[in-house]
Amino acid sequence: MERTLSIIKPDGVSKGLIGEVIGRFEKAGIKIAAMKMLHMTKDEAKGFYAVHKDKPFFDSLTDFMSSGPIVVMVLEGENVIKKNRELMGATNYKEAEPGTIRADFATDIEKNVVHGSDAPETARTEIAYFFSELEICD
Ligand code: IDP
Ligand code: MG
Repeated sequence: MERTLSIIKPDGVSKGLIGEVIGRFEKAGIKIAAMKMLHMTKDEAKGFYAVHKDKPFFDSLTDFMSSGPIVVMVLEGENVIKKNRELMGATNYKEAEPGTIRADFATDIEKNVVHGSDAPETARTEIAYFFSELEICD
């Protein structure tokens, strides 16, 4: 069993896509092991995306991620890191496979509806950024 962090970004929440995104996870047989809604401060967004601190889009990305509420989830299942990335589609929605969340709903390379961890180590750090072990249901 593997865990990954999923985020429905501010654009996804404001467009009313919470149910749609969670429905796709459930239909794919992915278990939601933890979930909450919160509104990050700019500093919290900077901490979460620290790996991108030298990228030209860092300031805009952290403004966007702190612009409204988000839904953060721990997803659990076999191979769930890769499965979630497949359901999400490519970072750039124009390159995302048809039928993926980003191909269907993203409007911008930045405002691309969802986040998903990309590897076991990043999944561990990203989950710990938002959840204590007590908040994750086994
Ligand atoms: P990922 O979310 O598919 O893992 P990353 O490369 O980790 O993509 O980038 C993190 C987030 O930063 C993306 O989801 C997107 O919101 C934003 N982003 C990535 N590349 C660009 C870009 O070239 N311009 C603007 N925003 C970007
Ligand atoms: Mg990434």
